Amino acid sequence: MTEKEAKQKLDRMKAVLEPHKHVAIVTHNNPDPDAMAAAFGLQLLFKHSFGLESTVFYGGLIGRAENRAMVSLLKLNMENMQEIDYRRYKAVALVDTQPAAGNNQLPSKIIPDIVVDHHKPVRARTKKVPFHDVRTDYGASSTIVLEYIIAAGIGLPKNIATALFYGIKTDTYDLGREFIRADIEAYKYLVDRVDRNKLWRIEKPLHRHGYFKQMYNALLGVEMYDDLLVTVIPEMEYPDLAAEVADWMYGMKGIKWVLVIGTCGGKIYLSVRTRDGKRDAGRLIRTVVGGHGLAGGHGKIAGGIIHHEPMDAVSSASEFDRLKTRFYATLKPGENVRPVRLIHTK
Ligand SMILES: [Mn+2]
Repeated sequence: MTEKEAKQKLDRMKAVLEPHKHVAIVTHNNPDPDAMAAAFGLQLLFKHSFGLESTVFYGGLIGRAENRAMVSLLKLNMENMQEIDYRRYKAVALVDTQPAAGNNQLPSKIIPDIVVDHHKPVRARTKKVPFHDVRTDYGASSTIVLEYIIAAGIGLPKNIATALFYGIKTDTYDLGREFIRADIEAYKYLVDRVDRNKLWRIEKPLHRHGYFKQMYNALLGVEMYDDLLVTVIPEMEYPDLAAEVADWMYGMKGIKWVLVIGTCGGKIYLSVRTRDGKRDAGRLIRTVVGGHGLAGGHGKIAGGIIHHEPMDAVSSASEFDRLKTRFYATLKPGENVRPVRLIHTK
């Protein structure tokens, strides 16, 4: 986006928000670094460009050790979605997610005033939003927000710069995949503005004991067939563990597709990673989840969620089998799939 375009969009954003006093900035559930960074970037923008107060709200849990370190070290003060009073917050900005995307807790009767996102697909409801900026080619929502901040000529506090930098870094895997030129420009702009010590402490956080137990269970559950890998983690401590494990398993030699299935609080979470250039991870996961839940994602990274209450051991085991079968059948049609375990226990 050119600076001129950014300035025009800023004017439109301002016109949409101007009648309001307080803006609720809403991220997706279990917000990742990009969602949090983009949210706080918008808060800075609203304050310094439009003189508007805002509060950042999130749903779900912040579980990943890196993300918790990011919140505390960068002092990202967020409130839970349950606390949101829509009489006070007449304006809503949705970030790193879209209306009806299924991964945020904005009630369907509320049409947000602003949507900033980079996820496919662009939802039909998004087009009804007065100001929507969904750039599906961008690697991170943080990049989009930084372009606005630069165009508005706002000085970047170190904490926000560090957050945005880390948001871009994580969403693009260090500019390794799912990025465009704009993400590189944003990265370069930020690299000299970050707090290096804090960034290091975020990237190398200390983990709780339970984390290692869960990683052990994730390894025990690994089954592989050809270049496909699947694992199931029952009772995850937090939902984004599925994505964390998927990233980890993705580092296994000879593996082209990873599916991690995990349960948390009566829901099943799925996370897919692929290095297959021909197939889309988002489409694959929509096929696997089917009508049972919601799914979305980028080309090589995707996630899904299935509401599956009540879930006893038997019903969840049969649901895991159904998901695995669809995963194998979609990627290896007509083959007699016989997965083998990575770790054999006696
Ligand atoms: Mn993102």
